Amino acid sequence: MKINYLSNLTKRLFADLRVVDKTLTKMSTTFTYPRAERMDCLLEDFFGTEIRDPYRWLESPNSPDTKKYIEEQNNVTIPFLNGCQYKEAIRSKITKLWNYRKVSNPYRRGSYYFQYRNSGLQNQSVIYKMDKLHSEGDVFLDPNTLSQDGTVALQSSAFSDDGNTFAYGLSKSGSDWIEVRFRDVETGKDYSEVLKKVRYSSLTWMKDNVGFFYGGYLDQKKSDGTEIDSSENQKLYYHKLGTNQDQDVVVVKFDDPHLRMGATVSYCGNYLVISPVKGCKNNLLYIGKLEKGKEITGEISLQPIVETFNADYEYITNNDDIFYFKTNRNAPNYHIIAIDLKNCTEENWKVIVPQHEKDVIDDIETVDNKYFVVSKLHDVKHILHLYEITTGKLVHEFELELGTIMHISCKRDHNQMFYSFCSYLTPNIIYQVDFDGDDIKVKVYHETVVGDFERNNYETRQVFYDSKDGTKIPMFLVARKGKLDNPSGDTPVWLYGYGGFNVSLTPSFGVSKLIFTDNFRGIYALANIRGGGEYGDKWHDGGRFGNKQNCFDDFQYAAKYLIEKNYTNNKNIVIQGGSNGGLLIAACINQAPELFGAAICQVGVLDMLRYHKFTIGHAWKTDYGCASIEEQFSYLIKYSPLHNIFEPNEEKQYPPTLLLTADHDDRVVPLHSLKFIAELQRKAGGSPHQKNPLLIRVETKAGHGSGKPTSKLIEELTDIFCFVSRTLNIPFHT
Ligand code: X99
Repeated sequence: MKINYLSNLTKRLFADLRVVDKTLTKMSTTFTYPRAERMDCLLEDFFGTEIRDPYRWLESPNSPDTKKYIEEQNNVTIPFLNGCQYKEAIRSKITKLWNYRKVSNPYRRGSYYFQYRNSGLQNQSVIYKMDKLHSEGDVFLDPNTLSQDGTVALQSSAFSDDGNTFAYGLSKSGSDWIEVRFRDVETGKDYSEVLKKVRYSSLTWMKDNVGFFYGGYLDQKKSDGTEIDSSENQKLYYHKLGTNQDQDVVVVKFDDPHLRMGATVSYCGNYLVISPVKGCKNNLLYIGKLEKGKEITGEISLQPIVETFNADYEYITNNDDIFYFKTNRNAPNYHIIAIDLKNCTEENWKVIVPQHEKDVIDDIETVDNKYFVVSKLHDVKHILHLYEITTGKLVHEFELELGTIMHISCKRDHNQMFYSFCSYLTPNIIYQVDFDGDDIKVKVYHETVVGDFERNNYETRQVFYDSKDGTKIPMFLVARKGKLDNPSGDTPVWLYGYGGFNVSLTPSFGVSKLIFTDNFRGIYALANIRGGGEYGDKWHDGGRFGNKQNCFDDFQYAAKYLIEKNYTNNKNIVIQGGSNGGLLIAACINQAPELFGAAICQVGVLDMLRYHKFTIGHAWKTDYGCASIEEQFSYLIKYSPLHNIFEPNEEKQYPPTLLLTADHDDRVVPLHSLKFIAELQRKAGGSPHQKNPLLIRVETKAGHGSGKPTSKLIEELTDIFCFVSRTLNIPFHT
């Protein structure tokens, strides 16, 4: 069923019954915010509670009214940001620091090694093709040549098994939509076909190197990334290299419009592993047989393995009929199991690598034809282990500093592996591991150097604080040496969190952290609040559905801890988060405005009663629940940022708040931020007690974040720091 978010009839009703708020919303000091018309008549009944949605018209992204409103908002925000006296100094420092050479793990496909490189400030990283591991190589694919402004980005890719063809998905202006193209590795020339209307898709090749599977929405009408239509009826298509997309055939489809495919051709090439997902947690499992040499002309018959959404199952590899999966079925910290296709009922599944009582399995790869390479989170830092595939025996533990394994690259039938490591003070070290019989040789392949960054000037620390209900929450602190041991009581603190979807935040290097600690003399703090996957399902479950309030409490208690320990005070804490973390920020300023000195809310989910109606929103019900279910409505309405905005009084006002969104964000559509700012500026901004600015910055030709060109990232970060510098009144030390 297609959800028509605004029927023509409703639109006409709006036009007739509009209650136009003629007054300009005036900020008590210097701000005159743009006027947003209210449709106070629009009432919806949720289980006996009437909810108004006066800014529903802002849900039409391409209407002249919405476009005008965005322009008016930017016309208020941009001069404010430009008014920061340090703007040029900030931009120049960010640019200088950013300008260091970045390289990815090399990986071998066919007879070449490939590697992403960025010379420093290139908008998009370039893929190089090398005939030897350490050779300079040639440019293989340079996305910078595909647009003037760097807004075309490589989003996903897959080599054919023989390494002769490279399938790659390009996204425009930050949208989740991709177009898939095929490049001949030897000649560097593209095939003529382009696969359109692809998103939320895995890309996987048949072992014959000519067949290719992808998930598409070929029936969807508009697909430029500004539309908000609910994403429905993904089908798995088979494409034959060298043919047009109109000849592609549907190989798997389901009745449920919200299922997304997930497809992997097995290691042996004889099976297609289908792992349909509905939300962002738990998937089904089916296995189809691929017959060598037999053309695929229609739907593939599937052997069901898991038919209820009871856990996550991620295919790792197989030996003939024995399939290995990473799963949290009966193992909240994840384990590796083997399923024998001949005997695939659950009671016959075997645990190969059992779960650890505390450490959580993260990534699993295979190498040297006999090992699982397993990264795990141990108190939010990675460890790296090697297990024998067939027996599950632990054979090696890699030595590692405290930090994050960003990426492991290897192939089961290669005896070489690379893994990259970073931490707050380590930009990137790539390790090379060569397997030679039982001998495992580890050496540094590449170490990234960042300008004149001197790691000995800084220190990092992990603390554990008590949240509201007594749960111990880990938090990382980073600062210049000495700051953490001599708390001054007023150091600026940058507090960051996410808290959802089983996503774990681990230590990483970043220009913004350096600038905040160095040039603003601040402390960077990352709170590993519940909702994430830092401690497995227990942590995720502790922050979803009816437990979502725990995320907000954990974050507020992080601020309280930092104040109590005399690092800072409530006027000097900046909170920042994006996406689900934008929801976190907005909920926290509604609930505890007195704790924060400024708030940066990026691409947030802010209308919790309607989020599920737009693009991929329905998939987030596994974390948030859905307002059309009474019990879930009852907890969503308690924290939904749009519905819990308060009117300032003598005691409390909103901290200076900056919202950020972008016109092609089709993950969290901009209407969330637009409706929220309209209500915030009216209800709070219209009060004489609200002295702090409440602003929104709307970016063009940009999306949710991934693929954003370096030039836009630098401008955005400059603006964020300008906002913080002005509102906290903190100088930028050059
Ligand atoms: C997503 O919505 C993931 C969407 N998505 C897929 C992809 O389902 O981007 C998929 C399949 C195959 C390839 C690529 C994709 N996510 C990911 C959530 C959080 C997440 C998200 O973006 F689970 F980590 N949110 C935005 C949740 C609330 C705000």
